[in-house]
Amino acid sequence: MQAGQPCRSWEKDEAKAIYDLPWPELMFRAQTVHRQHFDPAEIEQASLLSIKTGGCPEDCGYCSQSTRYDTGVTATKLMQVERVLAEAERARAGGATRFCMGAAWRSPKDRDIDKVCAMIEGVRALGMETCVTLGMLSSAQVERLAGAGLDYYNHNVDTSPEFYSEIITTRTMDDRLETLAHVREGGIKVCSGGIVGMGETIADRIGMLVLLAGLDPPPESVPLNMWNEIQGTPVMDKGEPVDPIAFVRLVALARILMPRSVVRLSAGRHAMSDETQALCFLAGANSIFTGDTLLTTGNPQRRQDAALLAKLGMRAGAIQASSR
Ligand code: SAM
Ligand code: DTB
Ligand code: SF4
Repeated sequence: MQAGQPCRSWEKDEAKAIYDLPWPELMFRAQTVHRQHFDPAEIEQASLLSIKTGGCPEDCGYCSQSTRYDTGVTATKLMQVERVLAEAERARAGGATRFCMGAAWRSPKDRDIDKVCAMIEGVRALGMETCVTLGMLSSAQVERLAGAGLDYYNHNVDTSPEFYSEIITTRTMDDRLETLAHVREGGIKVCSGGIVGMGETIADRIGMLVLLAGLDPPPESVPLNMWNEIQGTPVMDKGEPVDPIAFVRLVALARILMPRSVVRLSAGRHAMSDETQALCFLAGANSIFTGDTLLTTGNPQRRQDAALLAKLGMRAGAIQASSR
């Protein structure tokens, strides 16, 4: 998948003009691009596991796992490798082809990396693609993860550069981009996207996609999260429900700006109707998280997702971009 995705820089005005196209035109363009690179009936299923929950020193205003907010999440230690592998086997039995492990760290300690490398090696041995999200990484840490055979590193830009400091003050967008650069230089594929519904403008959402599409090359994997409400966080006061049509427009824009990337409907699917998800798939989304929990919040049950795909005549598969 993905080799040599060309980087073409987009102007924000150009992207906004695409976002604002008449609906049938936008859908047609997104579909055309999607079909050039993917089988449009195929959806990747990834599974997520929180390997270390809560107790995070960062102040991300949307997150249940920051120590700064009273969200009711109990902090845990790093999970044992055997338990992680048992969860990965369960996910594989449920049809997942990619296993993503998330830790609530600002950045991992070197001794944590040893354990995470053992998890990566074990999950790979099960024949699954591996992804981890551990916070900021040094080049040396990237090298060790790459040595364990890590396929993807998830590190979201989360929002536009302009809106970033409204949501997070304990690090900057440049810190985020630095880790992404280390990951890229270390030869690990990049998974990076963001969240909508935190009080940002449509221009912020478009700016986030322009930023991602301008990375050279763009991320192989782009998770689009609809903010999952967390009582007790600052975003609870500024966030607002996302209009489903606006969300589908954003998915279509992501598909058009990053034709060869896997676009994942990540958090927020349990609040989406079948119809909204079906429109997202038409607009070019081709991956979902399966399993009834994400990190600390809910996700549709596997059987619900299976029923939706069956109703749509679509199928789960290990996504392969084609050169069509
Ligand atoms: N601590 C690491 C980091 O921040 O990079 C990894 C884990 S962090 C929970 C991974 C991503 O989950 C965040 O970057 C954010 O985009 C997403 N996320 C966190 N809380 C969310 C929520 N309530 N709704 C939607 N997405 C959320
Ligand atoms: C991503 O973009 N979304 C996932 C994954 N990357 C790590 C995380 C979603 C978290 C939703 C909130 C929660 O469950 O705590
Ligand atoms: Fe910590 Fe990641 Fe949550 Fe931010 S998003 S508070 S870094 S776990």
